[in-house]
Amino acid sequence: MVTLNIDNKQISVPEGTTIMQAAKQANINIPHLCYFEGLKSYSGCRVCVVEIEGEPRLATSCSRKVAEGMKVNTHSARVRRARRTILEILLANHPQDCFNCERNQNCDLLRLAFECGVKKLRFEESEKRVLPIDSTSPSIIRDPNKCIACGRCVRVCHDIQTVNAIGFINKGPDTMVATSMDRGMGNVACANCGQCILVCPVGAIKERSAVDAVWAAIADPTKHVVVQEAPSVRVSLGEELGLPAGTLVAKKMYAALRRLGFDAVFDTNFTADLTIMEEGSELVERVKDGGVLPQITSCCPGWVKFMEHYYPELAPNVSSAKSPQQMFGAVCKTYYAEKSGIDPKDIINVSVMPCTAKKFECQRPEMNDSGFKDVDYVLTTRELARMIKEAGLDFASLDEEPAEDLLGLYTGAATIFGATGGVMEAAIRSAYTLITGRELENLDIEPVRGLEGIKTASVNIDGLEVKVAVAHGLGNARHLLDEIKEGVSPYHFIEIMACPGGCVGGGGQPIRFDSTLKKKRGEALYEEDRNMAKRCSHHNPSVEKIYKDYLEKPLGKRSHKLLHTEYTS
Ligand code: HC0
Ligand code: SF4
Repeated sequence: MVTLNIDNKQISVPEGTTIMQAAKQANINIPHLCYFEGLKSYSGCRVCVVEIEGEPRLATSCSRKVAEGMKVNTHSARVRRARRTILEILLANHPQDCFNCERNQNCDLLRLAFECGVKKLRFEESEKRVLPIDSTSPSIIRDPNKCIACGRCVRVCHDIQTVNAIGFINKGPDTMVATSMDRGMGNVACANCGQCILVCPVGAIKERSAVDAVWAAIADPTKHVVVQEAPSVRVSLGEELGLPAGTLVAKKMYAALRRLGFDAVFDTNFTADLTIMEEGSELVERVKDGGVLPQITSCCPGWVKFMEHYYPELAPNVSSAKSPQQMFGAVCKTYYAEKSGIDPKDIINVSVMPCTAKKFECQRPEMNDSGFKDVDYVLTTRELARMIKEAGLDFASLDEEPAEDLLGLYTGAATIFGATGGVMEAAIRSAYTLITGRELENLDIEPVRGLEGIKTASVNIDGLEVKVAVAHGLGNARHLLDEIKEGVSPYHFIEIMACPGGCVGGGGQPIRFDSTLKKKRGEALYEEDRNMAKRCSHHNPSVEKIYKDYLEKPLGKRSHKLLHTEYTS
């Protein structure tokens, strides 16, 4: 252990700890900008400088390691002056259109400027950059004029996601973040995961908004506007609307959606259950008939795009089942249209997702099996919260309402889809029954839960040892994918979610710099599952009904046409 003094407080920490981490342990917050918990230190912005007794130069606390007897001052006059100057220079290069910025009231640069005592813009007259906005991606918009080159997005994309869609160009004060050859986010290997948005301290990266288009659809009397919401949105939406993280708000959300003007309120969880029937049946078929194994889940469009760029040879391993979002779109414009007597050309399908890649997924050319664009618009959790605020709804005081049964009932298995390992757990619960005809006694598959990067389990199904693995975050996924390529993968079934934590950590989720949020959101999903009377997808009465009335059976002819796909690009 090393003992040092920070702001007149004696602290003992393990050797190798940085001053920033040591200060945090002592509840001393050192202002920082390019530093981000969970990412490698970069020491680019120098906002986190501190004064070390006996040293002529200020040191960056995010990179400097502690030393025995070190005496640190985190807020001496010199330190505060240095921080203010750094922030003033950053602000001098930054557009001053905060009122209409996506990150209004949630901007790290503005918060720091205020907290660090920046009182006026000293370099106000300096010339601002005017760079073209990158709107080449269906999911993400980049405004390089707002970029402060902190490199958080580059590090998350490179170190955590291993995609390398963005990087630094130029040197010194001209350093900038850009895509390779400046081709734009839509023309490089970007997975559309949106993790770069979650770490951006300012409004330089954001989702491509569908808010205006959705308001216009709602206002159009000739349209019947239907909405579905992803599993994880029910445990994160409340955060944007004044409720504690991990509050389950499904029924308030349904009420809010009706107040906004949606004509029918359903739930993606219904098609999560349907996905298990299709994907589970596909797995059973592959195991029995000697098909390509391991089967890999297909519901995460960020992962599917990553596969297409980096592991195209593994396409046969990916389940042919569409994601719940897209299954919903297809059955809504066929089954629901038929049942309700509404012409599918008049149905507008909106989904609310924790995900930016879902915006990409819904416009893939494969996703038109209803004869129309199956899902018209995707809103992120953040965008729905904005609409609720714009409508002036007091979300916390809304009475709870149910979704509509036909495409809205769900089981506990569906709700845990939103956390890493949840799809696997749901699949095991039903695959057991599909194979044996009996119900699994203990439905809690603990080894696939939690935030470990890669989780594995082995389940005995009537003598067959079914080996499964779960990865979240594309960097983690690579380990399992490389094993398959090398022919040494021992698994039958693998779940991959592009975002760390699964959908609870999706790129469309509320931006809050609190590392415990994903855990709270995930726990709330497992709690909902625990409290539900039906916890297996094959027990969902609306799923039984759709097979009886319309689809006939899993992997049947109609199911195949509407619920399965082959990725073409
Ligand atoms: Fe997910 Fe999904 S669970 S990908 O993470 O499978 O986005 O929440 O909606 O489609 O259901 C996201 C979340 C979904 C889909 C579901 C899957
Ligand atoms: Fe990288 Fe994901 Fe951002 Fe694309 S969306 S640049 S893959 S972090």
